[in-house]
Amino acid sequence: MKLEAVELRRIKLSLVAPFETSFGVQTERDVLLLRAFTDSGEGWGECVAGEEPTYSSEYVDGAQHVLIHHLLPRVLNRDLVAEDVGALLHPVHGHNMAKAAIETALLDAELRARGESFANYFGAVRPAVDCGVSVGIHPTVAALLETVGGYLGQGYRRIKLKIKPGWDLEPVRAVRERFGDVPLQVDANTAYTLDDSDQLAKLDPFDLLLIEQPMREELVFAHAELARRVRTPICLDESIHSWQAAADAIAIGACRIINIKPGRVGGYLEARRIHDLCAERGVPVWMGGMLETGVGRAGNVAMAAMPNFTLPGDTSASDRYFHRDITEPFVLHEGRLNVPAGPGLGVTVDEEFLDSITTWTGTLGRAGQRSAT
Ligand code: NPQ
Ligand code: MG
Repeated sequence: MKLEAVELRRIKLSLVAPFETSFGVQTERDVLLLRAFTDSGEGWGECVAGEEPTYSSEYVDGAQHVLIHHLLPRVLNRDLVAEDVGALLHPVHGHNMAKAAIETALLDAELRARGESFANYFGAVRPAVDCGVSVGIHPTVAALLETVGGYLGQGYRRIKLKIKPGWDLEPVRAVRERFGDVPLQVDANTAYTLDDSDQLAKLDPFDLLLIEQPMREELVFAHAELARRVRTPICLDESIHSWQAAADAIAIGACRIINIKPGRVGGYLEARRIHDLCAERGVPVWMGGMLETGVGRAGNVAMAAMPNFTLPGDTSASDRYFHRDITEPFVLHEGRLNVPAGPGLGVTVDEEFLDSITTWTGTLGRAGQRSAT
């Protein structure tokens, strides 16, 4: 398959409600989309980098720059398949979310061309996946309880509370008191240190499924120490940027569970290798979320149907984040999302709506011209 040209697009989508984490408040999503034009058809990919480098070191302006100047020149006008992309981009360090967007668009083009779904390609074992929802930090406990009650009413099968120092025990206790033994977990997005281990151990009596990424990305060894000081299983998110990072973290006992985000690890193919490793090691995985549009969500829902995705993911419905999605919306049915069954990602981008929310476009390739800077 020849990658003849790539269209990059930035779109703006406002969120249905502000989403606060320990690293800031989001009120809208500025998304970079990538459309691959190949000699056997088109494919889409979504770059999940946020506006600021506060979740990880990647951010959307940086991703756009590295795609145009360093990544796309290594794959454009070549004869390749999605499985070749990792090796071609290997000389560039980091920038996993930007790399993932290229690989996903090529995989989508390839699978659409042969009429195969992402789910079939990944070896999906279920037609629908259990969904959880990630609940931001709220101004008051009363407001949090109202939001959580709303999501449980919609059928979500697991609640994840964002926590930070000063917003941890109280919200967890309140949710347990009001809603009983609902599947519950917390995500600190790196806001704690080992000095907080006594505070984190106070979460133990609440029978949480896991504590996600309590400390900074590079503190993998410290997570192994923390794991000895708390009973609740530690789950890593930000620290796991590759198969190797996952293998090392598991080997030293830094986590008992892993959150897989294809963007964070450089694409679905590396994500599949991590899934397989975790299955061999007896480590359950679940699908993370980055407030994706229908393009990113489609691939994530398909991958979440693999056998070792045994915990509900942050694969929420489209209306958890957006008034209107750029594809047909993902809708919750009894706490599950259906796995797309059509070729490739199995969703159709609404190009008219997309045009109406596009803030920038650029194209690369075809006769060596570049209109993207
Ligand atoms: C997490 N996601 O698991 C992330 C964090 C996150 C659903 O909790 C813009 C870009 C906003 C990336 C907000 C969920 C984001 C973002 C939150 C990632 O840690
Ligand atoms: Mg997380």
